[in-house]
Amino acid sequence: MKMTFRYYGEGDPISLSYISQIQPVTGVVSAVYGVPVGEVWPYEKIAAIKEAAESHGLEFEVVESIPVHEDIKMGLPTRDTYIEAYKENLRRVAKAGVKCVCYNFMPVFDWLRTNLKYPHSSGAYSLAYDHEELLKLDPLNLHLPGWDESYEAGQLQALVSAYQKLTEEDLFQNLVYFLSNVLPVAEEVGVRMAIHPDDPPWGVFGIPRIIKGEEDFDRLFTALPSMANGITFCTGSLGANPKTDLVKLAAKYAKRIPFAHLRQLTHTGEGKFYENGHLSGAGNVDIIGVVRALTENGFDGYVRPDHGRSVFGEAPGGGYGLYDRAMGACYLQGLFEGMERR
Ligand code: DNO
Repeated sequence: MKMTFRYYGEGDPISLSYISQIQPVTGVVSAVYGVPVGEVWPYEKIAAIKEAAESHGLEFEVVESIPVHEDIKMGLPTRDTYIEAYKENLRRVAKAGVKCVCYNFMPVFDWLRTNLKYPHSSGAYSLAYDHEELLKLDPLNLHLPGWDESYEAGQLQALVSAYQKLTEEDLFQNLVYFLSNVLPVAEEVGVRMAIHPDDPPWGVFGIPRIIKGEEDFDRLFTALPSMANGITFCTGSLGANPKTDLVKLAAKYAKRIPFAHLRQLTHTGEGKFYENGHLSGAGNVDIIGVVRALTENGFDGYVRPDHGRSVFGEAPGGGYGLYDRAMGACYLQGLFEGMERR
């Protein structure tokens, strides 16, 4: 297991110097920002992340994310050009030493929350989600931190309507088409692809979502058994469905998990939850159970603390503050060390 930390590049207020001060963290998870989705990343920009990270004693072995162009998800004839660019990006990041690429196959919207300033009685803030609130929002006017918004304003309406006509089966077949082209390159260059589950794991605004839980993973691995076909095991995304048994899934797929996002959430009703610090007792996610299941079943991947609360007077925001994620990294490292040394 290698403990990592997300780094949004030079504009990130949480500098590499700060990240290198979080003792268990040995590497950053980052991406080339500012290149339109579907284009090839200039190698110098990839190498620049690696050099900057290494100058702080950190590795750069995980990319989150190389975003997938909407034409690929829609299955348009233009997809082949974008798939070629994707393959080239895999070759380039691999050349810079990257071993794992996180991506998602969520149409139009990436992760969704309805409250970025959910107040806790302690004075901390976190992210929260309420499906009823979401339905009141205008899907054409939503933006969240870290989203890769590949479309232009005018295109969004057309995209949303087009996706509303796509079935889950169509979308799944488009994912299979994409992966059957990309996985051979991933294998050749030694990169493990790690699909991020849908967050939240249900359809939104009439748009299909297909990576929601066990059945979807089984279907994906049956279609494409290559070991380069893996999961980003995000406990917060998968765990938003209270019926999902995270400990069982962690055990079942441990070897298919090159990358784990570990975080906490508390269910407050149907389709309703708020996030919390990483501690196992702080919410409904059995973090200890997940770590145990991973370590006992051959997990050998990267871990990162995921969304934390805003604490110690930090401005509430997108879940990517410094302190709570730093505490999370230390806590998670402790759990892994404890399990591994038992
Ligand atoms: C949110 C993140 C996601 C994730 C992408 C991966 O906090 O987990 O934005 O990076 O879905 O492609």
